[in-house]
Amino acid sequence: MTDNASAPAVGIVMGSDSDWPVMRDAAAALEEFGIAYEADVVSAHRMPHEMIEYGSQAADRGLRAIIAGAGGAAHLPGMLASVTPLPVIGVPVPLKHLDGMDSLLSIVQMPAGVPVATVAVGAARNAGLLAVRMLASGDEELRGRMEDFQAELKRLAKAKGERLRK
Ligand code: RP5
Repeated sequence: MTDNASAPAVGIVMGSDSDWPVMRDAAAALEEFGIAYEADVVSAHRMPHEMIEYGSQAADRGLRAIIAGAGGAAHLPGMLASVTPLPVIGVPVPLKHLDGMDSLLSIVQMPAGVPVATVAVGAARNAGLLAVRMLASGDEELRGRMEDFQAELKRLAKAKGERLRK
C-alpha cells in the first residue's frame, strides 16, 4: 500500500497491479489538489475476504470516498459499494478484449439502492476529479480551487477557439 503524507481521505483500489497504468491518473488528480490518498490492490475474485474487510472498514478508517478500478468481470466497485456507506466511484479498466465494454457494463449496472458512480472507460482522471468535487462540497477552500480549475479549463477551451478563428 502506498500512502502520501497525511491521513488518506480517498482510497484508490484496483483488482490488479496491471490496472495501475490506468488508475494512476486518479492519483495524479488527487495530488494536484493536495488530497491525501492510499492505493492498493484489492481483488474481488482473488482475495474476496480482504476486499470485504477493506470496504467494511474504510469509513471507520477515515476515508471519505473510494475509487475502485477493475477490468473484465469488474465486480470490485459494486461489491465495495455493498459494504460501505461511502461514495464509490467505479473506473472500468479496458483490457485486451472487448474494449472495456465488459468492464463498463459490469460496473455500471448496479441494482437499485447500491449506487456506483461510474466514469467512462479508462477515465481514472475523471474519477479523481469527481472525488475532489465530493470532498469540496463540504470544504470551501477546496471548492474555490475546483472553481479555479474549471475556470482554467474554460480559458483553455476558449483559447483553442480563438486560434481556429484567426
Ligand atoms: C481484473 O482482471 C483486474 O482488475 C485486471 O483488470 C484484470 C487482469 O488482472 P491480471 O491478470 O493482470 O492480474 O480482475
